[in-house]
Amino acid sequence: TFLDDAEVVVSRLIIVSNRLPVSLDGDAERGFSLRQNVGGLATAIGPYHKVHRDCLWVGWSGIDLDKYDAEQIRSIREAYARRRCVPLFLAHDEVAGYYSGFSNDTLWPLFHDFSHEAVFEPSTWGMYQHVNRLFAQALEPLVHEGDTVWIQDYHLMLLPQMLRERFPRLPMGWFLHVPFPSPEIYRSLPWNRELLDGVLGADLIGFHTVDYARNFLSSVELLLHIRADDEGRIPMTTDRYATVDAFPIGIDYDLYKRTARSTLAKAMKRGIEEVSGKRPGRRYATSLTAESNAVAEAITKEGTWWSHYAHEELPELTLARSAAAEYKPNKVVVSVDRLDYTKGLPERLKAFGRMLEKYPEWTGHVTYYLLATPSRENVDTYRHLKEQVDQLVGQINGRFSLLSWTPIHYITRSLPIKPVCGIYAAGDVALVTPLRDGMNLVAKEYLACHDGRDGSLVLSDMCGAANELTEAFIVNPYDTEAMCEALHSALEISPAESRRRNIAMQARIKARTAAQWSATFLDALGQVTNEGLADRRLR
Ligand code: ADQ
Repeated sequence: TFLDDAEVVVSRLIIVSNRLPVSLDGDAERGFSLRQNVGGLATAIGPYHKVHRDCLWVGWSGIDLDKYDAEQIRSIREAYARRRCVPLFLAHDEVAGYYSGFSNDTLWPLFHDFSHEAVFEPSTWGMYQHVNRLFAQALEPLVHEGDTVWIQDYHLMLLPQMLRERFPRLPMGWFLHVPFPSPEIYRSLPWNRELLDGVLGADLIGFHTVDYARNFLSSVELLLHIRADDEGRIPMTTDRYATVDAFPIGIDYDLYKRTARSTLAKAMKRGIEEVSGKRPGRRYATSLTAESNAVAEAITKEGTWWSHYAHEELPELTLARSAAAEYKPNKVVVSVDRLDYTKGLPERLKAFGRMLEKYPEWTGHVTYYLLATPSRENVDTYRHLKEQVDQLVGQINGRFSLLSWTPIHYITRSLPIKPVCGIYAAGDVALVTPLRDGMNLVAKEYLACHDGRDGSLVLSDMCGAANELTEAFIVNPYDTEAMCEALHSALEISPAESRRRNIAMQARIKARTAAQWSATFLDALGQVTNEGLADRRLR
């Protein structure tokens, strides 16, 4: 169903993931083009695929087949082929069962410790098996002697074993980008053994942290009664090992450092600083002092707030201007996320609101740029989350806004890398407070954009990145009071102290880039497959 014989390409590395790193843009009349996708996977492995000319990427196109005729599908395939991508086309019910259903409604919540959100539905499980099989069938004609296959993430947990049955000697890796839950949580999945068996088809099984790797090994022991040796090698029934290890993912540090200094990012940063009153520009600092509050209240009571504002300058503003001189410089808080319930957006917003309430001196002096791009909009939970975030932003803005200051600037568009880096660079504080996150690249990107400079990171202890970024303000994302205090301290920290902390963390991020992550994983894969072969020869 997917591939013409003519498209079969001989390659050394085949990356397989649910989605390709690029999506289709344009239409039949204007011609089809491809645009880079947002998200951890595309950012992390995209650069590797780009520079390695012998690397092929296989994944679902995300395209609705019904919209195009055969001729158009052909030109879409050609557009992908020029980027060394092989697109798979899935039907509506396949996408609904495999992607929206089993991947997003079952595995995603379960693996992020949201077991109460996980749906266990035999029909979506059936579709998950079916689509994993379609991937295996699509790969069959593409794989050649000497190739290596690297499968990504929780969408394709059955694929390693399906490929192993077809290619007993194929060097194969699988990497999980999200956490692997504790065996107590994992065992509640009715198909827990099947998925473990599926993954164990790979020679090398990678996780972001040793904790996730340990959870996986414990689950294998508990459910399959197979024990790994001290090196994380699980003896398989056939004559090979499946080796489990941790490979913490990194970012392209120089890219973010450089992009933060681009003209566009600098313009964005400058704009944010002007609007937030951090830099003298279009607006001046205002503050809601006790007096101005009383004046404002009096005017509101008369019901003529807006008419006063229109005709003459509000006394509030006059008072505020004289008071502004006593205040510390204005600050900017930023966050960048996909709108996902694991990212802890409502909890974070509550903490921000709490901070404005507890420390009223920040009123008028701290502006939060909240970039939250909706994702998986066809899933109910995500739509509800969006409504909840919309409401909280509205409540906080409604409660604390001044005439010339809005506490939260809420952006739900997806932005390209340059403006995103502009936002990072403008942030005196970044709030990265997921409830659970495999790694979290945003924390690392923020620090790269502040290379050698100050800027504080408030970081959840529930993400993989917290293991490496220990100098951040580490918080429990469920603890509103602790987050409120951490945010206040992060805003108050001296530039020298903040720089000192950042330099330590930046050195670590620089030493472990995305490129090194791929290279390390692939090196380890080469090693374990060679060792496996040597073992076999000895027997
Ligand atoms: P994600 O859940 O997508 O990734 P994350 O690691 O934070 O989470 O990566 C998000 C990427 O998308 C970053 O590069 C960020 O810049 C970009 N991005 C996010 N929101 C954006 C927005 N609104 N506009 C523009 N760009 C945006 C999954 C796992 C993570 C793991 C990665 C990589 O959930 O835990 O770190 O894979 O393994």
